[in-house]
Amino acid sequence: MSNNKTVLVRALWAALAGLVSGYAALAAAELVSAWVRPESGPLTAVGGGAIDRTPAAVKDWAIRNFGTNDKLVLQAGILVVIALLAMGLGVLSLRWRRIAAAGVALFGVVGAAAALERPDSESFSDAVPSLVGGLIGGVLLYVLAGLLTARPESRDADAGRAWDRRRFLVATGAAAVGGTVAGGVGRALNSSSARDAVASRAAVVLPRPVSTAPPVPAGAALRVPGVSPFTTPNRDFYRVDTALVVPKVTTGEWSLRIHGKGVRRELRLSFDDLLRRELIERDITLTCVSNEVGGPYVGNARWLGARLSELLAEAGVRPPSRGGTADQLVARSVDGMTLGSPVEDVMDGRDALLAVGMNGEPLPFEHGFPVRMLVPGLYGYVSACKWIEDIELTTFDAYDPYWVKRKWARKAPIKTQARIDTPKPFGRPKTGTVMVAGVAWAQHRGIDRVEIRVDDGPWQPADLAPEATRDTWRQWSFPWRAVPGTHTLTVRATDRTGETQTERRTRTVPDGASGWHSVVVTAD
Ligand SMILES: Nc1nc2c(c(=O)[nH]1)N[C@H]1C(S)=C(S)[C@@H](COP(=O)(O)O)O[C@H]1N2
Ligand SMILES: [Mo]
Repeated sequence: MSNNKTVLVRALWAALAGLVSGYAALAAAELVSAWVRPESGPLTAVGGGAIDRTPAAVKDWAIRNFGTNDKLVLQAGILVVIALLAMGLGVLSLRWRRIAAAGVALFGVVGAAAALERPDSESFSDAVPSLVGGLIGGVLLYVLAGLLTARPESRDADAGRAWDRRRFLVATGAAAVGGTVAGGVGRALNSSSARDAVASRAAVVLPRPVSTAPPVPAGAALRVPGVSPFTTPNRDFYRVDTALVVPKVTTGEWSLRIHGKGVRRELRLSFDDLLRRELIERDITLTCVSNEVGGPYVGNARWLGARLSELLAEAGVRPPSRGGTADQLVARSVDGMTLGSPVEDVMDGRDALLAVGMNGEPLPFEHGFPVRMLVPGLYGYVSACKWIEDIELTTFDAYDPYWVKRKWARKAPIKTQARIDTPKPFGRPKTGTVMVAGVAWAQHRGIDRVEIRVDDGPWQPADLAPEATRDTWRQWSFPWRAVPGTHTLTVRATDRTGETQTERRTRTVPDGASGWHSVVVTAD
């Protein structure tokens, strides 16, 4: 073997040693996190820290491009970075064995710091998984690098090399197998702790509402293929949040505290307390501020929950218009998320809810089980706290919640929007009558008019399906007599305040996208 080749081969073995050490470190950390808590694992902690530091525009871009897969993409990215760093440290270990091993341990310290910094971290024990992982990974790399660099002394050179390489391979293989077992056991333990919450959710019996949802008029659901269904099934409902591990809380563990400025009687509610209240059922359309014009982050569901305004009144809270001192309600979730809503809006008579049910079942975990907040008319990030556990009354001056710290607006009513669901962009409908259809929303104001424009022609009124309530979206349709060629279809809506959607396109940051949705299709 030429000398260069020997060097290269050894570097590759060293890279493998680094990779296996890193792998075993992560696996050990995963196993330990099962005893501490699942969220304390380094991947979740570092990923969470990365999400919190991602600039609003990049986060928005990720949501837009990866949708609900944004978290998978992020974790895959982190794994690739860790793998590359580990291989680099492996190569380094050929020359500087102690330094490289210390480097691996240092990553454990980084993971531990990330875990302690998470908003839901309450104890130093969160640092343990990463520290143990880093220690194991460091020791492992030290040992493996030792086997790689050992000089066959008193023995005859060739035999010694073969012997050392075999020891190296056996040790590396054992570390890989051990890591896989530890990681597997850790995963299994972590998912069994979620099993309690799954059983708890399955045991929930939702009470009947004292006030059922206003009947949805016949005809609210158009019979046009391709239009979004009036009620979005739970499995299709969009999901936007920062949780890398979906919080799994049992109803028994859950409680909600209402406290803060202007609260005369602090409240603490258990899940049973909440179910014993008079629950109401309402159809409410929820929208994400990150929804682009024409985007998918809007859905309509039938929610069951307690009136938030009544609970606040029982706590002695008054809205600012009636002399209350707190103008901001900050909701906090079990994973440390904070969302701030105007107290005035929550108490102005609209159906602001502490919801427990979604489309006839307990909230799905992804959508906030056991309890979430909803305020008709406000974007999700200023109202719809999932996995809620705390409500604090404060002022907008005194506190900026999570998204506001990241350049989003303090107050964000949902902007009036219309979306073309069918035909799809670049669709090829047949000439003749083509049903153009979609949805329009202006929650809590209501939609009064939807108009369609073909190319640069005049605005023509679309047929509006009957309104369920002004908190829900409305379907619309327009029979378009399509002539051959490529055409641009544009839609715009007018809400009940008389305001027509502005043509001016804005980005989603800071308070939601504006502009008209259009699609280009070719009729032939
Ligand atoms: N705990 C928590 N609640 C949250 C969020 C979050 O990241 N964490 N995201 C909010 C945002 S931005 C939106 S748009 C809605 C989305 O609710 P959904 O995922 O049920 O559709 O939840 C809101 N509630
Ligand atoms: Mo959102």
